[in-house]
Amino acid sequence: MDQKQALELVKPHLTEGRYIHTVGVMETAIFLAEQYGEVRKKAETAAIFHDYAKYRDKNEMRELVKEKLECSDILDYSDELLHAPCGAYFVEHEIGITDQGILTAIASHTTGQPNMSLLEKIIFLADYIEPNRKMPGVEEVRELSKTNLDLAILKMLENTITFLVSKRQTLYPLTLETYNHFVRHTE
Ligand code: DGI
Ligand code: FE
Ligand code: FE
Ligand code: FE
Repeated sequence: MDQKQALELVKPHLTEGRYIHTVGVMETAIFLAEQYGEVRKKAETAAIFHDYAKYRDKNEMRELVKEKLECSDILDYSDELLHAPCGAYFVEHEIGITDQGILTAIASHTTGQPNMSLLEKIIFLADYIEPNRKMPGVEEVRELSKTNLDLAILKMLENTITFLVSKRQTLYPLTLETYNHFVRHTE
């Protein structure tokens, strides 16, 4: 599947703005892959499909999590978390992508996880720093991403958690475990 075909497959599942975001994540992920030594095509494919399930029916995704996925604890947290693990499942079963590294990068793109692969880190970070993103503090993370992938991710997690706390949102334990991991392992 070439880049154009993949983008055509994802497009009907997204809004126009979300499609523009997806192209931004793709370009950023390819850039990070070349910089940090990941296979370009894997970064491209994971990025194109990372938000595949963003607009799926929430009840359908809740059922899927209950029946088939190993993360039923997310049902007690924000519905925003569903599209990452459910997206990985749909991309495997509807698009036919079987590369476990790509599927894992899609599944972990919202919360991260401790001990992420290079591909997971690239997708997690590219989703946050792609050029259309405007959240406070994003420019500092973009700068850090040029020289220190882990430090950029730590700063991103600080910003995201601070933002969620300011909105009095519940924090999913895996988001905090990811943060703790990067605090312990980043210099
Ligand atoms: O799908 P995107 O908008 O491109 O970005 P995303 O998948 O990284 O994040 C979707 C939302 O999930 C974002 O607003 C931040 C939020 N999020 C991430 N971790 C947590 C969380 N929300 C809650 N309530 N708790 C978390 O631990
Ligand atoms: Fe997402
Ligand atoms: Fe993200
Ligand atoms: Fe995204």
